[in-house]
Amino acid sequence: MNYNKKLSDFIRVDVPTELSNDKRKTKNLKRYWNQLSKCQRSFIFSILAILLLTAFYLVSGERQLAMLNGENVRIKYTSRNTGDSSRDSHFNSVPTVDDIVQQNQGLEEPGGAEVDNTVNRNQVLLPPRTQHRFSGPTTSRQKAVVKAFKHAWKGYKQYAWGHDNLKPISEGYSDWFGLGLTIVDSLDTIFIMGLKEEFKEARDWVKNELNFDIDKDVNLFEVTIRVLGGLLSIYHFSKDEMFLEKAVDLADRLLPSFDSESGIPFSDINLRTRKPHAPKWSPDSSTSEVSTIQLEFRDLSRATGDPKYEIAVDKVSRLLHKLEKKDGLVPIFINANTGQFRSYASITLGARGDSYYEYLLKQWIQTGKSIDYLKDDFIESIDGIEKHLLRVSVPKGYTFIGELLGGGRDFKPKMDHLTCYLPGTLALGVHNGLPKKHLRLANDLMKTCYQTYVQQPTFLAPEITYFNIQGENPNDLHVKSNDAHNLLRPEFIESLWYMYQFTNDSTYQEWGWKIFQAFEKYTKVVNGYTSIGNVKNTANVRPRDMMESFFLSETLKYLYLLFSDDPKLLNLDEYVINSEAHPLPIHLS
Ligand code: DMJ
Repeated sequence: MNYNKKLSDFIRVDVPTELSNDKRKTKNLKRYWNQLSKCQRSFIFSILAILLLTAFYLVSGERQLAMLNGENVRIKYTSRNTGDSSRDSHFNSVPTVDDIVQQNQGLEEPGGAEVDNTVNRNQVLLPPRTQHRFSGPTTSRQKAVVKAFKHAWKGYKQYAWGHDNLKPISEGYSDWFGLGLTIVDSLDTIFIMGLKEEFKEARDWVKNELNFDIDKDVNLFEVTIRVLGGLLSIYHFSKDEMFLEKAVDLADRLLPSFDSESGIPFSDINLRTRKPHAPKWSPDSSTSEVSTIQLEFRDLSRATGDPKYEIAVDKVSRLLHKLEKKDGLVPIFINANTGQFRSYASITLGARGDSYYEYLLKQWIQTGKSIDYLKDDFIESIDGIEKHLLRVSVPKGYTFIGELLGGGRDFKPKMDHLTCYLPGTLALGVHNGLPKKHLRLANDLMKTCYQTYVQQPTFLAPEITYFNIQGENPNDLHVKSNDAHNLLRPEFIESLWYMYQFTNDSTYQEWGWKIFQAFEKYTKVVNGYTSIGNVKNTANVRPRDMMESFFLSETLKYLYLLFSDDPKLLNLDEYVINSEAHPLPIHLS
């Protein structure tokens, strides 16, 4: 490259006369430069390039070292650089709002009135992202999933718009928190599926209607994983500041939940008064709930440059880490004031226990594998599961995870469908360097979870399955009538996707397709999809008239990803996915 020519092209600047000395100096320099050999010039250029690169790295690398909780937790924040595309290139890796806006008349231009580009926040360094785009379905199976999503969305739009959940049979809605859960939970699914119209109407609703200033008690965990997680995920994909502003408003209202004597949050909080409290039915918080908010609050701190959110949740994780456990296994209740586990509470990988284990691993991944105690606690807990909870049924020998009751004394051969998230999480761990034997366990659990579907005439899993360990009857699996419902849950589909991602074994796609067809056959109704009360009877599945937001957020999203022919449609080396299937960026530390 002819550097001289380039320089001269750009250094045509008229300067005032008092600078004429400088002009002379510049001329001398030019003369001196022209006398140098080609080799000498290249040498000088190399030195200058090295100096420039070093200076750039030092300036942008470490703007702030935040000490968290006085415990040597260091977060490296760097100034947000809107122009630099090498570090921030993940923002270019998906279709931005720009892409969608251009094909969608009426949506304000990004950078327009409602977007404040002047905000100078800090953001933690992100590793480079691959270039890919969410440009819509490419396989026939993906197209079928998108069709299902559109069907669900149409019913929701017609009868429940702005409310939490659709009641598709009575053509009504239900409100849990009054936060338009289905819309917020669906935003990133819509984005990933490349649905432009739906994105526009959902975004408009969030911008104009989503209001957190309501006199309403909400559950910290549920609102965090669904609403805060949903807003953050779509913010990262779309780069639209409006979503981040909404996330900040919500998180500021949730933050007083952590004002307990111990720092363990109360389970509920009023969004207007910001007064937290324990659940009405118990003095305790659920262990999985207080430990499944960290990815979201940390991500918000990294996105805004304000460490207060991360400080609050990091403290919770550290308190949990210090508590005594049963080989890494935790009771499902914890008191916010004492900061102690309820010692007689059950130990389970199902309801109220499940995602404690999930977020140990995922927090470690989110922070660039830099917080070792999280990984160590995860590994210890898997050993604990193998030692205390893992059994094999008779006669066929299905490996399952049971529960310990009474503070760990009595074993119950009961497994919630919720537990079927674990094989996927184990595979994610192995992908990130954790012990290979975890993959064997994941494989065994996949077979068992699949059986909970296969063995029902509807080909849909019940909420809870019991396993035969005494040989008292000829079947390995047993479902009580009170447990025979299916809420359109995602956990097994989620694991199918993770397993497919890491093994490339198309069997997982085939299993997923069969389950999708069963959803189509037994849960699809005129105005959407419905939970059913009985997976054991094809003649009467007892529709429950409820479409949960996680059906759109998780179940359909994981199916869409599972049926993709692009193995990196969502790259698990770049994103960590929260408990409600909302992808968040992985950081370097
Ligand atoms: C979702 O809200 C989340 O996946 C949560 O972690 C567990 N329960 C539902 C889905 O089943």
